[in-house]
Amino acid sequence: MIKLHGFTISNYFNMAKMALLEKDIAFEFVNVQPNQEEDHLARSPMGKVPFIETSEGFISETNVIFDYLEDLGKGPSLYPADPFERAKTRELIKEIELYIELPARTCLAEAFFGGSVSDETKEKAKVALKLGIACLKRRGKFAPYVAGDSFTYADIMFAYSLNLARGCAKRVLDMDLLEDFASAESLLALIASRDSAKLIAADQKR
Ligand SMILES: N[C@@H](CCC(=O)N[C@@H](CS)C(=O)NCC(=O)O)C(=O)O
Repeated sequence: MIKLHGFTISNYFNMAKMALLEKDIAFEFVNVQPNQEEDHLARSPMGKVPFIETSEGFISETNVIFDYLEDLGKGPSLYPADPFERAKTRELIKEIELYIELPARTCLAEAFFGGSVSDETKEKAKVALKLGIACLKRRGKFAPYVAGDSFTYADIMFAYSLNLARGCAKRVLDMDLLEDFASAESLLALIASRDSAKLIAADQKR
């Protein structure tokens, strides 16, 4: 059985967890914090979580975990069948991660962990997040899902990245990322109503 390593507060961990739940693939949870110990680095070379443990070895990087789960051919497909639409879905995943998740993360320490970040970092994050949100507005279909009419891995990335980014922007940058973005707000609510999302939220409170 696949083992999913990570911790329940991690948004990336919850993306991998949601993919497993949505595909109805059985897994065992292994509670691990990111760290730089040799035994951890042997499993996850940047010391990050999540990573999964398979009978053949370890896989890290959340979008790669998505693709591995998809390639197992179990459960409902979370990519469109059409090659072009599939590529567009992967494009959205990458855009959300690179241009929303990562700039927001530069403010994570101040937003949630009692740290502080420089004014220069904040200014850069503001500029980058404005561009990232503009990109998502241009690219997202919200019909009602981010890549079209079916739920995909892009929705998983969207939900957990936007929630984190929104929190960082509000707490540190005094910015409302979803101002004038009602379609994104509605999609967050739609995804939060899925059984997988409810289970993940309940596990976070334990
Ligand atoms: N690119 C990685 C990012 C994963 C990531 O940043 N995970 C966070 C937890 S939410 C982490 O391990 N942070 C610790 C660190 O960066 O050292 C992925 O796609 O899985």
